[in-house]
Amino acid sequence: MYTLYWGPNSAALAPQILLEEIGAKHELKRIDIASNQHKSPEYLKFNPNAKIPTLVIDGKQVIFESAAICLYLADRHPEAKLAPAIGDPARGLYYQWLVHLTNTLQPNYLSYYYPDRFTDDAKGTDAVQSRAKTELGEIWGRIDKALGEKGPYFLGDRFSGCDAFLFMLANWQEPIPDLYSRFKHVKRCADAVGARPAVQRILPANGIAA
Ligand SMILES: N[C@@H](CCC(=O)N[C@@H](CS)C(=O)NCC(=O)O)C(=O)O
Repeated sequence: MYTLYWGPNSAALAPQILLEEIGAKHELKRIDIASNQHKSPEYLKFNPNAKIPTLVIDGKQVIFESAAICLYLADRHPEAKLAPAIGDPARGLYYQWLVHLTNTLQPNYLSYYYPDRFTDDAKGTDAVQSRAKTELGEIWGRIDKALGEKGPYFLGDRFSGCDAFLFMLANWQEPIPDLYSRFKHVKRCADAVGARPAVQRILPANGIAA
């Protein structure tokens, strides 16, 4: 039994998609960031970084970091085919894109949403956000080009955890509201993920239009 500490349209979305794709028994426990629940002593015991998501397995093992949770779930449920098997050459691409999304693209969203954490200059937050928006456009542009060479998914016609991660980040629309009109291959990938029955089931809870 999995427990996912979660919030709507947050970094918990990709893990939530994978749990649904797997059909794994799970419960969602909502952590309300606006009321600082992620900083409560109870939650910090699970995730001392004060971030969502956190996954708890059978009330015992705890994993934080959305990409790590995705990798873990895909490996623990190979029958769901959310990752190429070890030894499959496509496994390298799967690692590449998931790590790129979490390590290169996602930090720019965090700079945009939490600019005060990226400068000691109280007047510098606009510049941090502006730089983050520029970076986001450039990184998405390169991803779009790669998806245009294959697609609709990162591994061609084979859905994997990377695509759930793309869908999550593509739905953080405030810094780059014209994402889908600028990057049609990103849109094609997000549309393909969004049309999957497992994803359709969880869109309303995440406040994302079906
Ligand atoms: N690298 C972490 C980032 C998680 C993250 O920043 N989550 C946001 C919600 S989308 C959060 O908990 N923000 C609260 C805060 O940073 O104070 C992951 O991917 O799990």
